[in-house]
Amino acid sequence: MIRLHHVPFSRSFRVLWLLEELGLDFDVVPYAIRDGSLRGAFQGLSPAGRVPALEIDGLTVFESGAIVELLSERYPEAGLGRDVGDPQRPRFLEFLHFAETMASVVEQLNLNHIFLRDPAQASPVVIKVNTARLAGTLAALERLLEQGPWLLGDRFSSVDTMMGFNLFAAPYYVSLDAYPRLQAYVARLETREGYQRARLRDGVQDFYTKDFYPVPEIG
Ligand SMILES: N[C@@H](CCC(=O)N[C@@H](CS)C(=O)NCC(=O)O)C(=O)O
Repeated sequence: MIRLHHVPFSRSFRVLWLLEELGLDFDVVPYAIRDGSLRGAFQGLSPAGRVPALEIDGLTVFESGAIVELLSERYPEAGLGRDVGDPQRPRFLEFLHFAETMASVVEQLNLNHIFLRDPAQASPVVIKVNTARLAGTLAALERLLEQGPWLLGDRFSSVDTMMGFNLFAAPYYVSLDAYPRLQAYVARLETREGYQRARLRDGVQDFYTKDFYPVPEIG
């Protein structure tokens, strides 16, 4: 039995997508960020009350990067991971963790633009700095995608699900217009059947209410 604890359009989408790429049977248990469902009993599965958490092989595992690495190793026949000794292993690990560098910046922007109960407490300076930091990570990824079409070159791998998710969230804060390789990469990701199946199971996100959140005026 494999069971994913999931919030629509959150980092748990990385795992949902990878499970679909692997062609596995699994259940999805849905949660929402603002309704308290990630607190209490759920913290027995994920101590900080964060998604994803994945139940597999009698274990529960949290942290999307750990789960992506674990699933890649658990199903080697799919060829989506890069084992110890593989020449691409260092790049694989870099992208696995660089995805969280970018996601942690998006998280700051989500907090300031969306999740604060009192929007007046959002900091325009923090938003400005983090928007610039997000643009910096996107510019870096644009350069790193030179080897394309996928992050590790010719073959799609599980780090494309890890980083790919970010590229669906980042455009709420930084337009991808200045990054043609990233735009082409996103279009390529969207054509994957695993991605499309994952989108159908994702659920409806309930936090972004606009297509774009600009940096507010600094008074
Ligand atoms: N580094 C963790 C971050 C997990 C995380 O923060 N998930 C968010 C959704 S994207 C969450 O559960 N937020 C709930 C909260 O902050 O209360 C991972 O990659 O799994």
